[in-house]
This record gives sequence, structure tokens and C-alpha cells, in this order.
Amino acid sequence: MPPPPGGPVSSSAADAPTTEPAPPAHGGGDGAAKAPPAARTAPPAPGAGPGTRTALRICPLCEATCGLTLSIEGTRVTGVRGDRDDVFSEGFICPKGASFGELDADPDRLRTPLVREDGELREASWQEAFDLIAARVRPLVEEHGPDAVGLVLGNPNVHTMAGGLYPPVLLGAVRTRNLFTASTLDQMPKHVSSGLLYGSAVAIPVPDLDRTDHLLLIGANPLESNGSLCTAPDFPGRLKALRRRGGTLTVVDPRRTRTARLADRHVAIRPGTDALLLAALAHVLFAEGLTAPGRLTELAEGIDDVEAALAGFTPEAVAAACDLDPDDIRTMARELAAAPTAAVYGRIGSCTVEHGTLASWLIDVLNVLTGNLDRPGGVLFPLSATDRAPRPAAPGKGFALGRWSSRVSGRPEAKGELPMAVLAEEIETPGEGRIRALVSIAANPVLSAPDGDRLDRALDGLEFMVSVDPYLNETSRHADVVLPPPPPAQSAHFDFAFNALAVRNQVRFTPAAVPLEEGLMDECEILARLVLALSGMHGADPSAVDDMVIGAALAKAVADPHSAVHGQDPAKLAADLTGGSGAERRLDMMLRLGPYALTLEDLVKSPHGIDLGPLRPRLPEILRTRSGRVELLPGPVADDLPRLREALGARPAALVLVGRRHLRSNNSWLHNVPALNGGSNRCTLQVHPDDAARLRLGDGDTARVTGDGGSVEVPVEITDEVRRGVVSLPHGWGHDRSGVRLSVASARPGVNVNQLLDGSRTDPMSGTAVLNGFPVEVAPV
Ligand SMILES: Nc1nc2c(c(=O)[nH]1)N[C@H]1C(S)=C(S)[C@@H](COP(=O)(O)OP(=O)(O)OC[C@H]3O[C@@H](n4cnc5c(=O)[nH]c(N)nc54)[C@H](O)[C@@H]3O)O[C@H]1N2
Ligand SMILES: Nc1nc2c(c(=O)[nH]1)N[C@H]1C(S)=C(S)[C@@H](COP(=O)(O)OP(=O)(O)OC[C@H]3O[C@@H](n4cnc5c(=O)[nH]c(N)nc54)[C@H](O)[C@@H]3O)O[C@H]1N2
Ligand code: SF4
Ligand SMILES: [Mo]
Repeated sequence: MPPPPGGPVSSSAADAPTTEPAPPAHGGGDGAAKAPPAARTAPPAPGAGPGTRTALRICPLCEATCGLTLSIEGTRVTGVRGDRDDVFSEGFICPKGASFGELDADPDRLRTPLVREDGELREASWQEAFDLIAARVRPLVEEHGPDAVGLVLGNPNVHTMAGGLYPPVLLGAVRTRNLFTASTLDQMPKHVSSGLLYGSAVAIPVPDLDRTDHLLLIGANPLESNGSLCTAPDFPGRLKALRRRGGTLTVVDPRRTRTARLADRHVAIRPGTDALLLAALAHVLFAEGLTAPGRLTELAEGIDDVEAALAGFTPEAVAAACDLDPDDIRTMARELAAAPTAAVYGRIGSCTVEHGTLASWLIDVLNVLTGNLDRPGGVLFPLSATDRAPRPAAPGKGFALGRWSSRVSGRPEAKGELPMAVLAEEIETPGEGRIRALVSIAANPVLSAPDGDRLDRALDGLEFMVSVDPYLNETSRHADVVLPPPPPAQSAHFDFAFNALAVRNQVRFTPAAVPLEEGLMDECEILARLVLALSGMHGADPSAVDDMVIGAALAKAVADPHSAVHGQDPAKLAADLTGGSGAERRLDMMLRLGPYALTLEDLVKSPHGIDLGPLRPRLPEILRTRSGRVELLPGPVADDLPRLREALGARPAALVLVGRRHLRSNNSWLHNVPALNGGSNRCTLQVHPDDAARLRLGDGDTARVTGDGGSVEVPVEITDEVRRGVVSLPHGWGHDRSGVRLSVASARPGVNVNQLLDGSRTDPMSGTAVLNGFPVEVAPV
């Protein structure tokens, strides 16, 4: 998931900013994060030498947020193990977390800013780099308006404090409508369905993994991904515990994944047809009188409308499209209804598909119809320590879609964002409103978005580009200025996004484990300086940014009759804030204003975290719909249902492609860590034996795969783990472009699966690219 501009509660989640004027809701301090507070120490890791100390660090490499214990010699991370005392992860660690030290010390990481001179990137001082940004971007904005600046936010923004705190401020300062994030390659359908159902795009219910009796898991593979939009360290262990306590697990996936192998039932659906399956499950619940919404009867409106709208989606009607047996669909519905508690949960395979928003909506519809939304054992809304403190339920403003559209192909915005799939055309197409300068923070769209070759060319045609990225990679190689953040051991960590998506309420903070290296700049300060450079305040002290945010947030809080600080003196409240940097003071403020009234000091005193208890029901308080109820059949959803009905009769493509994630991968950027690249983590095309025979492909042969956007040539791996008619290729590979500085990744580059796409296939409501279940042709080379 991607990055949160809408305020630090996003998803994958973090893939997601929003354009609501950057919430000064959280903020500030005195800027420059040069002196991290002393790292707290823990008993040294076993086997550690005499000069070794240890420090705790929350792992930033996936959504599970495990606590790590780092062994440190001098300033080098020499060992990593799971922190057994961590209140949430209790010692769990995976191979990625174990490679934290190697990643931290990667010699290919940039250690100084780069600026382009006479076409070549050269090392530069921070001063030079920011001077250049201020000098080049402001004139473009003054001449062409704010939309001349495009902002691209990638996934790691949800994994850093800087990415949680500054993008909203940046967006507020630049006020461009050209905002693109990894969300439209990921979880935007979930934001849209939540926006429509609950009135808040960030109200995402998560499965109550530790208490549920039945988990219906759609298009997710947490045994490799470690979970998404469901933060749960040791997801595999939690699934095994579900089985041990007599619960059941059903997995819907066209591949027999490691997660599917753990399940009681594996449903190998034809890709892209989950919305049909889910509609049929709801249909069975209605037809057989199995609905039992309980207290949701009062809290939700439109249950009868949903019944009418789904009338045609019988198991028989969807069976051919899904390639499933209608009796199996009935059984699944009955099992769901019969379980004392159950949770329906979907991820990438349910989102990045043609009917992603409908599938995301139907998942919640099923949870409502079975009474499982907002009850223990079902799906619940977390309440994180930096969320807004609960207040009396009241109708809200609702959620609007399509408030503006993209300039070239008229795609509607969702959550303030335009589809990443249209970024290239917005740069290439001349005219007023064209993107002339691009700021890319922690993003690699050349590999992660459709048609990287086209984007590659488009980026070359920009008048100016900034990348905030530790690597010179496929995307940042186009930048005129590259601003590298420090290695992760040198940054403090707090999970703004994932605490709000966690299966248990808890809160943890880890200060920087080692001091900031001479010559590097904390990413919070980098982004604060970027805000200044882009808003005409270049040269001001970066603490001004945090002070501004703090001032605005406290002014709002003291004026709010529901706030615990109502009527107090904002200057006094600001003076009370603690923290070694502006970012930390902003965190302290958010904690103080939050539902548990904690302070940063509380977190520092509890280095292994504070457990805040199991998830609890939050309806109706969380609702922001105009009706003040869950609006179960929102207009835009009803309007999209005819498209789903058409899919009932569509002739399926002979061969479609789906992705896959490997445990030791992370999108496009961990292939440069030797321990994570190689072995079974390979860029191969998985083909079912029957398809391989038909296509005359042998194991290890090279195949040419062709889609709308181009062709790639890739080694074949024959396996019956994929179902017939489906091939699978992982994403994030294709490190063979010139000018990148990724010595390990470039030696085993793999191919870019997204070159098979041209960006024309999207889920229309959310603008999310169809990255799974698209037609391809495969032939021997
Ligand atoms: N075909 C296909 N395509 C996909 C997907 C798929 O399943 N199939 N998945 C999609 C999903 S879910 C996502 S989230 C996107 C991800 O898409 P992106 O966010 O564009 O890609 P990442 O590979 O996560 O790249 C992140 C960039 O951040 C940099 N980085 C790492 N750490 C930091 C840091 O601390 N600070 C900063 N500033 N930069 C950092 C890395 O060097 C890298 O350049 O990819 C999407 N693309
Ligand atoms: N090791 C590792 N962990 C990661 C990442 C990584 O790259 N590597 N990336 C992180 C990110 S950014 C994210 S968003 C999460 C994603 O977390 P997950 O969604 O759990 O991860 P995926 O492996 O993409 O799982 C998607 C599954 O959907 C299946 N699928 C494909 N098409 C369909 C379909 O049409 N219907 C159904 N039912 N299933 C389908 C695929 O076969 C695959 O098994 O993982 C995060 N964690
Ligand atoms: S599961 Fe995720 S958070 Fe935990 S150690 Fe592995 S990569 Fe890090
Ligand atoms: Mo993601």
C-alpha cells in the first residue's frame, strides 16, 4: 500500500494520499532532525561481541511492522533478531527483516545529493540541491499555475515518519491537482468503497484475525506478503492459530499459494471474476434467508436495495465466468453464514482488477449481511493512538468522487488523486495544465506502473524533476536533483498508517538506532526543506514548517468543543510538546490530542510498545456519511453494476496473467540486497503443465509474453500451482536500464511485467490499474 497525504491515516496502505487540504491536523516542531534522541538499549543479542550494543527498530519493510533488535558495532548494524518483548510482534521476524543490516549498509545507497549539469548527474551539497529546486520550480508555477507540478508518492512513504507527516503539507503548499500515488496501483478500490459506505475513505475495517471463527480470504497471500491492509506480525502464525482453535480458512486465488495450501478450502477462481463470486455469495444469503445483520439492521440503510440489485447474480449465472461449480459457491455462502463469527477480507487480487471497487464493496456487504461488520471476531475499525479522538456520532459530509478529471483522458479523481496509469500522458501532452515539473518521493513508477517505457520517455521530456530516493534507479535516474534519505537505522520510526490498520490496538516508537552520518540529512528535514523550496519560502528554517502545522492544529483543537484541550492556550500546549525534532514534536502533539491521550515520553518509556487492547466496535461514531448510517448501496456502485452484469456473458480470454510476490521481495527496490535476490526469488513465468504443452513450452525455455503495451522475454517455470489458463509473472523487475546504480539488481535484472500494459485498463471508479487478470499471448522464442 502507498502513502498518505490526506493525513497520516492511510493505507497500504499506505499508498494513499488524499487531496483534502493537507491537514494541519497534525504537525510540528522545530524542524531539523539532526540530533536523534539517544537510542534505547536492550540486552545485547546472543553471540554479540564486547563492543556491541543493541537498539530497537520497527521494521519498515512491510506492513507487519515487526519490532527488531539490532546489534550495533560503532555505527554498523551487525545483527538483527526479532524483539521478543515487542508487545505486538513478540519476536517474529522474516528474512527481509533479518537483512535489515545488509540493506542499511548497501554500498549503492546514495550518500550525497545529486544534481544534473550538462546532462550528467554529479554530487552536490544540500544547499546547491535545494537552491536549484527553488530556482527551477517556482518560475514554472508562477507562469503555468500549480498544476504544472506533478507529485508522485510511492509506497515507502507509508513506512517512514517523513512520508506520514510531510506529503500532506507539501500538497497543501503546492495545491496541484496532479497528484499520483501507488494507491492507484494498489488499494484505491478499498478507499473508494469505504468512502461510499462509511463516508470516510480511510475507515477500513480489518479482519479480527485472532478471534474470528472463519476467514474468507480473497486475492491475498499473506504467507509471502506478511499481510496488507491488515497489520499483523506473524500473519502465518495467526492463521495457524485460527486452524488450531477450530476455525476455518477459505482462500480464493487462481494460484495454489502457500496461503492456499494452509486453507481448509482453496477456490481457484478465474482471475478478475471475484466480484461475480461475491455477488453470488450475497445472492445465496438473501435467497436462502441466511442474512443476519443484527444491530446493523439499524445502523445500515439499503439492505433491501442490495438484494434487488444483486437479483440476477445467482451461482448458476456466475459459474461459467468464474469457472466454479455453483454448488461450491452455495457451500461457501452457507459456511460463511453458519460460522459464529466470520471475516471476509480481500487484497491485491481483489483490488487491481477490472471490478476492483465492486469487489471491495461486496466484501463489506457480505460482512454486513452476516452481522460481522464491527463485531469481535468479524471485521473491526482499529483506533490508533494518533487517530482523532472519538466524538458523538453525527452525520458528515459524505464522500465525493470525480470532483475533477484528468486533463487528457478525462479520468475522474478519487480521494484527490488521479490514476498513476495516466501520468505519462499528462506529462507528454502539450497544452495548459501539462505537468512540466515532477516531484517523486519514494516512488519507482517506471517499474511499478503500466508501460514503463513510455513513462521513461515522458520523464525525459520534463522541464525539471526531483526524486527523493536512496537509490539511483529506473525512475530517479531521470531526476535533475536526487535527494537521498539516510539508511533506515539512522531514522526514528512511527507507523502512522499501519497502526490504524492493525489487528490489535497498540503503539510503538523507535528513535534512530544510530546517529545521523555526517553529510546526510534526516528525511523529515529533506521534506520540510522541499516544502519551503516549492512554496516560495526557500531559505527559511525548516522548523517553520512544523511550527506552522502545530500552530494550525492546536488552534483548531482548542476551538473544538469535543476536544480534550478545548479552551486551552495553544501557545502553552505547543510549549509543552517534547521531542528531538519538529517531526517528533508533531508526533507528540498527535498522541496528546489522540484517543488515548498519550505523550511521546510515554512511548519512549515503553520501548517495546504499549498494548491498547483488542479492537472494539466503533459504529456509528466512525461514520461520516450524510445519512449518518452505513450507506449500503451507494449511487456510484449501483451505476457500475450493469458493467458487472455484462461480465456474466463475456467470453473469457484464453490466457490471462496474474502477479505474485515472493517472501524476499518488496516491490521494485529490494533486489539490490544480495541476501534477498536469488534462490527461489526469481523473475520467471509460471505456466500450468497443460498450457505449457499446448504452447510447446518446456521448463526453462524462454517465452515471449505479449500484452497491450508490449512484449517481454522471460524464462518459463512449469508448475501446477497456477490454474489452467493463467500465467504468473512477479512485478518490480527489469533493472537493465542504463544509468541506474544498482550493482546487484542489475546483474540479475529480470523483466518488467508492467511493460505488458498500456494503462488503458483501469477499474473506472477508483482509477486503479488492472495489474491482475489481463489477457496475454505467450509463445516460445
Ligand atoms: N504488475 C504489478 N505491478 C505492481 C504491483 C503488482 O502487484 N503487480 N503492486 C503495486 C503495489 S501494491 C505497489 S504499493 C506499487 C509500489 O510502487 P512504488 O511505490 O512506485 O514502488 P516501490 O518499488 O515500492 O519503490 C519505492 C521507491 O522508494 C525508494 N525508497 C525506499 N526506501 C525509501 C525511504 O525510506 N525514503 C524514500 N524517500 N525512498 C525510499 C526505493 O528506492 C524505490 O525507488 O507497485 C505496484 N505495482
Ligand atoms: N514479500 C513481499 N511482501 C510484500 C510486498 C512484496 O513485494 N513482497 N509488497 C507489499 C505491498 S506494497 C502490498 S500492497 C502487499 C500485498 O499483499 P497481498 O495482496 O497479500 O500480496 P499478493 O502476493 O500480491 O497477493 C495477491 C494474490 O492475489 C492472487 N490473484 C491475482 N489475481 C487474482 C484474482 O483475480 N482473484 C483472486 N481471488 N486472486 C487473484 C495472486 O495469485 C496472489 O496470490 O504486500 C506487501 N508485502
Ligand atoms: S514480516 Fe515485514 S515487518 Fe516483519 S520482519 Fe518481515 S519485512 Fe519486517
Ligand atoms: Mo502495495
